[in-house]
Amino acid sequence: MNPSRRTFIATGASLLGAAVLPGRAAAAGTAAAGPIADGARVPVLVIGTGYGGSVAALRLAQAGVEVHMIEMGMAWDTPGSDGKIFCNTREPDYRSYWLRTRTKAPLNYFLGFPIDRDIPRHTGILDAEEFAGITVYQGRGVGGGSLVNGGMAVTPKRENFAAVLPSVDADEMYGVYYPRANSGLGVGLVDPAWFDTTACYQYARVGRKHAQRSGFPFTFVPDVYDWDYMKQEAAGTVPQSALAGEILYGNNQGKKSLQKTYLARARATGKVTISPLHQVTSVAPAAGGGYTVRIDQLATDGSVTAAKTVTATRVFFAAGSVGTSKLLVKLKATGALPGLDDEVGKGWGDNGNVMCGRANHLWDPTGKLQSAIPCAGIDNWSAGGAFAEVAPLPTGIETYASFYLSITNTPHRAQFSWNAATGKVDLSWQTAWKQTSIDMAKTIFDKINAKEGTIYRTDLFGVYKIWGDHLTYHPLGGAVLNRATDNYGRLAGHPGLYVIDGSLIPGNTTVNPFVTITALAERNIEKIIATDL
Ligand code: FAE
Repeated sequence: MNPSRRTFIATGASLLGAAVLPGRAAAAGTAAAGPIADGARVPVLVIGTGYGGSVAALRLAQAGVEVHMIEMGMAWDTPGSDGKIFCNTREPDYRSYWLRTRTKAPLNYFLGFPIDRDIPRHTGILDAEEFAGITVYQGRGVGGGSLVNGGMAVTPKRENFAAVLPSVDADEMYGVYYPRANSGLGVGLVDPAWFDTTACYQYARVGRKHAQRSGFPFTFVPDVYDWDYMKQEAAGTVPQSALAGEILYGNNQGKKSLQKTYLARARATGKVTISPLHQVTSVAPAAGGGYTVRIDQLATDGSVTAAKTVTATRVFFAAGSVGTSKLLVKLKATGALPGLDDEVGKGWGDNGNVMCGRANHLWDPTGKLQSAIPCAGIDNWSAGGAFAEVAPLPTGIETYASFYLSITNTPHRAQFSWNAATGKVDLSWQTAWKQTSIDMAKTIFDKINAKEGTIYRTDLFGVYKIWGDHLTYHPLGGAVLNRATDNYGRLAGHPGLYVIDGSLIPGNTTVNPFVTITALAERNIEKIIATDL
């Protein structure tokens, strides 16, 4: 290695600090190389590498069990020709979307003009999966949703917990598993003094001012971003990432995705193997015990390059709310897993997601430099059924817009069902159901608009359209705990099959969901290791 390269690496490591160290550990501790072999027999197979899957893999490996993780998305460990692993939100390229020829940006208009563009079809990082009444955004790749999400790491208020998971002991969750999850994920808070002065949170300070003037509680929200790294971004001493708008299609620097936390620790045990670009298509009881798992190996254009059959003693469904629900509903309906409970596919919700923007006065600029990592929210849950995250609009220009993603207390739940005619799984969600969420979000923003003398933006989701009501970032449910499974995620009728992801949660978490998904997975896997293995 030449001296200048060695200096660069040493400097880079010290500048990036803790944020990259787990990643380096991952490289050092990687288990057996190469994807899973056709005909393999394995003790545990985990479908998916998001939060639930990563917790299961780490804890099983620490208990001495060999784990094979199967992930339909890419590894996201190799830079493209621009030297970066992930592309920028402002410049979506082939890396941005899962098998689409045109982007489908959640915020798809700007100043009334459509912003979507053509892209090469590729196994990109963000899936905009379309059902009849809703588009569900999900991360694809090793790390699941942690690759694309805002990193907002929120523990629900304890008084709201019974509505989320009524059969779970809250004392245990708040005493043991939420703290364990927060620590495992590397959750931290923005430094309030820095928040008050940095240009990149001008937009959030405007959000705070408007919330407080209307009498709403304004709260800082923890995140998994490396806050020291962001300070250095602002100081101009390290490559910019959050401050360069990197979020929706991956973050190249400071975000502690699962690749840098749970998965790095799991790989470092030497007992975990991950097969990216492998998609599970079927699970069925094997003749000699255990389960036969069928897997398609994918090329980056989405074509199938190999079909593999593997036998696993135990299978953990961690394919996310939509992925797990689709598999289970199909496998029950087609007779592969006939013993599954009739509750499978039910209880799905969108966490009440709805988006909107407000047009501020010229004396209230939100700043052309905006950190892509949200760090604050407006809490009107108990009075109005809405918790609104003050979200960035990192366009690089002054927009005078305040932008919000609200999580609302929607009562609506949809069901997945097998459509034999199309050979696909349908979801019964109706777009009109979002009106309840809009009404709840309006309890915050109508009041703020009245107080500030401002109006809603109508140019962000279409031509004269106020509400982003066509989508969710937070799919939850479909294999609800203590209904489709027992109280620890065991699937009825098929011993050795478990659900351990967001599909266990009945449609709403009252806040952003991944800390709850992680904490519940920690709780369940501890029980399963103690009693089943
Ligand atoms: P998930 O992380 O989705 O992982 C499932 C994995 O399984 C994925 O990697 C799939 O590719 C893979 N998979 C699916 N089907 C198969 C198959 N058949 N074979 C093999 N692999 C398969 O599941 N939540 C927060 O708490 N805070 C936030 O700030 C936040 N922001 C978000 C922003 C965006 C744009 C999005 C899309 C989501 C956001 N979320 C946020 C939601 C959060 O990422 C999501 O709840 C979790 O990722 C769900 O975790 P799971 O373990 O259930």
